[in-house]
Amino acid sequence: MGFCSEQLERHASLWRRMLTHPFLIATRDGAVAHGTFVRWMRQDYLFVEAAIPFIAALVAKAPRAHWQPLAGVIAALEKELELFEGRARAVGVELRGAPTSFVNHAYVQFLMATALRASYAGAFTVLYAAEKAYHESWKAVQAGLDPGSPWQPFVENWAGAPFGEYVRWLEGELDRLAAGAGDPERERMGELFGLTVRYEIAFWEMALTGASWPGLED
Ligand code: MP5
Repeated sequence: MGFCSEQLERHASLWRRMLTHPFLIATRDGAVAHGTFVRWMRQDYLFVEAAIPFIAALVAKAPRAHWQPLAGVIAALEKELELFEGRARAVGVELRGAPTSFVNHAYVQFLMATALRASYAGAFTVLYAAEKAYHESWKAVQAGLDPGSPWQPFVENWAGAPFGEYVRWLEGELDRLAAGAGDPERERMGELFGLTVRYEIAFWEMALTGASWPGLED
């Protein structure tokens, strides 16, 4: 069994908890409050912005063969920012100006710390886990979302075939990196996988509850 399948099996109950999070269920069923979804949009816009320097930091450690694919990821993230901006215009909300929430801040710090301090295989594990999480989370939403929903373009972005192909590429590369790693490094990669899934759950939770910082509650 490859590393990725092994991790998905090891963390199966956390993974299920993520995919059945009430934020995703409510979005799927068209029952999510407008303000709640907009909160997610504002926070995820900040997250995607921060993901660009994370990928750039990965490039510095990457093998030559990963430079071009990672440059492609940066270009895709720029397009994603435009997707957020377009959706915000379509529903008449201001995307910018919200403070980065506590959970978002922590997640982004974790991304950067991992890119700078972990091995390339470790940082790549975090990238894979985050992208796989979004692909599957939005597929869970896709399973019931009204095609006329204003949130449909987000579903298409992450649940669609091109993103699925990218996640499969990440999976193949991560399995190869893990096969070349020693036991202690593979163990550390497994820990990073689990932490990333926990951050993903915390992010949906933050979107649902609006939990921010002490003194900045909305
Ligand atoms: C992703 C995201 C997917 N946008 N937000 C969170 C909290 N986790 C994962 O990453 P990307 O960079 O949008 O493909």
